[in-house]
Amino acid sequence: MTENEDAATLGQGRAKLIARKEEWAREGRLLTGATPGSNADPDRPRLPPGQTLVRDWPVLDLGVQPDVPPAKFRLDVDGLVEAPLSLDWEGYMALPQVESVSDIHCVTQWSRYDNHWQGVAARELLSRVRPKPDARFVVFHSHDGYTTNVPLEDFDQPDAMLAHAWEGRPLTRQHGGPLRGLIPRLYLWKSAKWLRRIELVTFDRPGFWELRGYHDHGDPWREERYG
Ligand SMILES: Nc1nc2c(c(=O)[nH]1)N[C@H]1C(S)=C(S)[C@@H](COP(=O)(O)O)O[C@H]1N2
Ligand SMILES: [Mo]
Repeated sequence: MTENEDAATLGQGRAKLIARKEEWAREGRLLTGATPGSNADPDRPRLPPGQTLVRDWPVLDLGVQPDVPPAKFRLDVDGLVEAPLSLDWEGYMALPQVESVSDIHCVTQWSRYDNHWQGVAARELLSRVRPKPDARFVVFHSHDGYTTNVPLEDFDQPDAMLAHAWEGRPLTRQHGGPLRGLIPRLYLWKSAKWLRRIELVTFDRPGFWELRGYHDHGDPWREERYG
């Protein structure tokens, strides 16, 4: 196969995949109708409604897994911030690092408990860039063209972070290495792989899946799958 044919096949597969997920979103597939829980509720079950526990870690993306060697790495944090940041890999690694353990919940109905992460806490990053008063949403931009949006208050949480290691090893390329966003209290599509830029904005700006029928917010305990 020539490179062009390769790209065409990839494009077709990708278009099919996107069309199928858009259809699921329209049909409201995978909704169980279980009682919504609440983030603030200490008694909420660990496993969100409609989820099944898995031990492996499935890979989901648009079929393109960008190669971002540390030498080419750059992360920009900009938009409505007092002190924009543009970091190379050394600059990112020089930020204070944290370790955390959290569960991940994918809208395609699997959850995985007790993931051990290393990276930079979202709050550490936010304290450095200092969001302006009119910053209300965050848009994550990735090397594969993917985007996803969250309210600033969902990124400004103790368990939200930028992650470069999982289970003590550098995050693999298929899972978004060298660096991905991680917002464990929302469905995993809000955790952008191959992170390139974090933009703070005033008005909500739906991302890739949010424009294709996924819920704008994505709280697993409220089963905010499709919106
Ligand atoms: N850059 C990028 N990030 C992405 C995606 C993507 O296609 N590109 N897919 C999202 C979706 S839909 C899911 S479910 C998770 C999957 O992460 P995983 O492959 O590490 O399980 O990544 C999210 N982040
Ligand atoms: Mo997903």
